[in-house]
Amino acid sequence: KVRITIDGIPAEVPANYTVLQAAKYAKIEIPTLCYLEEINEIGACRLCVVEIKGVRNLQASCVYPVSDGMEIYTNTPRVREARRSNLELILSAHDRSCLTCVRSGNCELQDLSRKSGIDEIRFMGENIKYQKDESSPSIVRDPNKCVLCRRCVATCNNVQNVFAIGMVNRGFKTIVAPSFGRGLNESPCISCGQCIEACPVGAIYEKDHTKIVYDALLDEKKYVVVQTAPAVRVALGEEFGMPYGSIVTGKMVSALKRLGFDKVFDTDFAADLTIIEEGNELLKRLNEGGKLPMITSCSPGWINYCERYYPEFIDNLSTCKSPHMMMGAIIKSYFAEKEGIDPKDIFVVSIMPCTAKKYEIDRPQMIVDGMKDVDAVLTTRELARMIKQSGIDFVNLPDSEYDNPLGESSGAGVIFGATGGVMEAALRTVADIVEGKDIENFEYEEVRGLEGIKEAKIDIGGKEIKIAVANGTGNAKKLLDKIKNGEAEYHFIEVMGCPGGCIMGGGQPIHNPNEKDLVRKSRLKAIYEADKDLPIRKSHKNPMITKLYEEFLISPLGEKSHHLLHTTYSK
Ligand code: HC1
Repeated sequence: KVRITIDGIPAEVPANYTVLQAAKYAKIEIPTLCYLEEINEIGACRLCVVEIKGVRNLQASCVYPVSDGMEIYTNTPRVREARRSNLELILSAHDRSCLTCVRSGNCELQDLSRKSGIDEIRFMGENIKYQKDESSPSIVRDPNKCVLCRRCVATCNNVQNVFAIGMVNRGFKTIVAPSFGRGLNESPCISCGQCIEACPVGAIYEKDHTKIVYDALLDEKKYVVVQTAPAVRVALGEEFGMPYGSIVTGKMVSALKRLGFDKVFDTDFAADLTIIEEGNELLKRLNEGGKLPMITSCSPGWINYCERYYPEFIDNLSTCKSPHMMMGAIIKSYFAEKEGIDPKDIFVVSIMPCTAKKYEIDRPQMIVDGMKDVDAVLTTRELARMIKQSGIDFVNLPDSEYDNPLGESSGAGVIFGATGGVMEAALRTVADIVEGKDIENFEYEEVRGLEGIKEAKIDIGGKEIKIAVANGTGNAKKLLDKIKNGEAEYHFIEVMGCPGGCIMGGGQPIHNPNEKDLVRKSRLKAIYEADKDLPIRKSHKNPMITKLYEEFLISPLGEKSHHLLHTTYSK
């Protein structure tokens, strides 16, 4: 520990702290823009400058280490003037069309300007007009709004290990972009959208699907069905000022009904269906000698990563489509048949915490009988926008129930939304099948929590099953490298493309990075609470799933399942 004073307040802090960390410890707020803890600590924006006694120049507190006896001043006229000038310089080159910006009202730059009392911009920047990059099916890049903080670049490279974007050109011409002037569609981008979550402004955002959804809702010939992902229910409320991790399932269903959807179904039902197919696939591979370890396939960001960076593991991927795609296929077959609707008239919308799902619906391997399983994907943020645009008082809405036959789910379906959830849901079912009984101890603590990689050995029917769970493609890389190098061996692996799993997906509400840990923990807690609240906690106990097999699919991994619910990958 070292002793310092900060704005006259004495404090004792760990010797490896930066000045910024020390200030936080002393409850003093220093503004930051480019800083992302442990991800982007580069002192580039210089908004966090402070004065240090005996040091001539102002120093960027996010990278300056504390030392014993240091006297730090965070709020002198010199500091205030420097921060203000630095901010004005950033603003001078920024496209300030705030009124029409997707991040208006939730923009760190707007917030910093307000807090600094900026009432004019004294400098005229070199305002080069760039074309937006709309080439990706999931993500739009607008270099005119970019403040060059590099948070997206660091997240893409250091967290996700994707390297789709970087700093291009020099001086005033510097922009964040894929290399060689390419569009995102030609880069290794996996569409995870973690860059969007990292961006402090409106320089990266999701491809809009609200317009096509509004059009479908207005089209009298269309039967518009919506489904909601597990992780949306624990985050949507945040867009309406509700506490992090509020469970708003009933209000969300009410809002969707008021928006005019003909049926509101639950993707959690399809998560249960996935478990039946995937659980049986695992047992088949274990008993009949298929490719192991089997790796889960529900996260399209992860699938993209595997196809691009680890094609040697493609045969390890489960052939199961992701739950929302299974749901789309079931809606356009089983449900259409039951209701006597021509599947070509059905328009399926998925509400997802994910941007990669926008890409996933267009994968050619997902086309069944000439039709797309899902026609549009709205992120949690886009749904919130539609609710606001429609004048719905979300917070005071009464609860409604999902429609049936595809609206009932088990707790196992809900926990898909958090890292480790798919694994736990599969274990709950596989253990029951193998042991031939209803096992009471079905909460697998070993795979819960936010650690990047979790490993365990589970006894199922006297056989030891080695499992691992990775969240974030950077962690998936570490795990796959271990397997490749012969350092580890598993039977079954869950990978989710986003760190934390879907609760922290690239389509979820965006908050100040200082809040990230609290947000993550609150949503995670909510997911397991939602699981506990349900009367059925195992996928194979869901009576609607049993009915679906009896009336339509006949058996897991059967002919219909293969046609509708399984897929292939490209090498
Ligand atoms: Fe997910 Fe999934 S859990 S991938 O994280 O398997 O997006 O929530 O919908 O499809 O069920 C996302 C969440 C989601 C699918 C399911």
